[in-house]
Amino acid sequence: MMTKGNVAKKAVVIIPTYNERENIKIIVPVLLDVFKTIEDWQMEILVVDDTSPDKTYEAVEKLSKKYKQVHLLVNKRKAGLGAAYLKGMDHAFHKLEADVVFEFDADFSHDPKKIPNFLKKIDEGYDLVLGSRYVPGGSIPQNWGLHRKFLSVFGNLFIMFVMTNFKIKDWTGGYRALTKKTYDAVHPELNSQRFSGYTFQIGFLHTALRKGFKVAEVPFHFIDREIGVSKLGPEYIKNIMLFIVKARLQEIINHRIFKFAFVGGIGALIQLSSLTLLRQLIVYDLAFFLAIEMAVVSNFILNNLWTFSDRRLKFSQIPVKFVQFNLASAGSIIIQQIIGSGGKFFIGLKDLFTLPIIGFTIDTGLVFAVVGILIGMFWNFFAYSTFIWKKKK
Ligand SMILES: Nc1nc2c(ncn2[C@@H]2O[C@H](COP(=O)(O)OP(=O)(O)OP(=O)(O)O)[C@@H](O)[C@H]2O)c(=O)[nH]1
Ligand SMILES: [Mg+2]
Repeated sequence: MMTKGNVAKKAVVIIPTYNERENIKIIVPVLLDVFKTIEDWQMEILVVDDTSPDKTYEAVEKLSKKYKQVHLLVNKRKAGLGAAYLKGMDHAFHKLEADVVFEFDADFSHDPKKIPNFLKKIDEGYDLVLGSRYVPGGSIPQNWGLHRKFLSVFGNLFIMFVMTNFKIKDWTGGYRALTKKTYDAVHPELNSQRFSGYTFQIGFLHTALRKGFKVAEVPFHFIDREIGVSKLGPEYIKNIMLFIVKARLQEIINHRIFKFAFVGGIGALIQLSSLTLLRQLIVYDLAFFLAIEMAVVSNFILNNLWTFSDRRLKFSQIPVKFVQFNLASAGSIIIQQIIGSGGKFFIGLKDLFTLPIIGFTIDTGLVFAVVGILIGMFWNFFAYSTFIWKKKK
């Protein structure tokens, strides 16, 4: 039991509604009954209604007068599930002083009896708890049509593959609990976008994972809503897929190692094309040297502006750092030479195998070159990030 002087932690169950007048009247008392079984959390409800045409907000207002744990937030117009949740969370954390919020549907799809299981995970130290239909003990509705089942199962598999994260089984569910810490870190990245329900859920989870929050899954049996039809049409699915691929590409492009490799690729192109051009104009040795230097200059500028933009050099540092950069780059060329000539000396040039159809023969020389380039790149990245663009303290 709650003891006096020991202020309980507060959890607010947020229920976004749009035309849920009948459902909300029944689900609220059911939730309040479940709350009675919870001892060490103070439980409240916040309904976020977008001025539903069926006047859901009127029913909620009556409930809020009857039960002091029930709150209502009304938006003037319908702005989508994601916007309703963001507004509701802001209100719950800042006005109602919640420590944790739940995302919960009004349509009886989410089993309220599972709420204590979510809280248990939060108490164990998890930041975001997902109600999951795809872990043992969870399920999707038996009465869903084959195409709806297929979409849900393969939709989640698709997301797992694109995100290359196979630990999380249910990416799209809307029954969740999260801490204030998680909300504070994730919501600034979501504000600018208009979300449908699914993209909000996927986007929130993806961002939370990227930021290193601890995520747990709690099984539940998803119950199909009795009234109304699913919004899941072909257009909807296309948008969700585009969103996932975009989010993942964005994440890859934001990786320093990707930027480094991309800048290196541009450098290689500059080197090759300027060598082709310059050798027509000047002696080969000079052209060879100049072409390398042009690539070095391009790499230096682009890495400074993009790859290491968070550690960008001050103007006064540039002369010294540029000399260091040249030395580091020369180091990588030396590594390539050593591996190339060392390989020839110890192993020798031998044909390894011929690729079928195109008839191209792979020999040890090619292997030495590839290994040399890879180790050279590894050296470059190491030197750039530890000597030239040092981590700021
Ligand atoms: N405030 C607000 N609530 C919404 C909006 N869209 C949906 N909701 C509510 O969000 C919850 C989930 O929406 P549902 O329509 O059940 O969506 P779903 O569960 O993905 O799909 P079905 O149940 O198959 O129709 C319900 O409580 C809805 O009333 C919206 O734009 N604004
Ligand atoms: Mg529903």
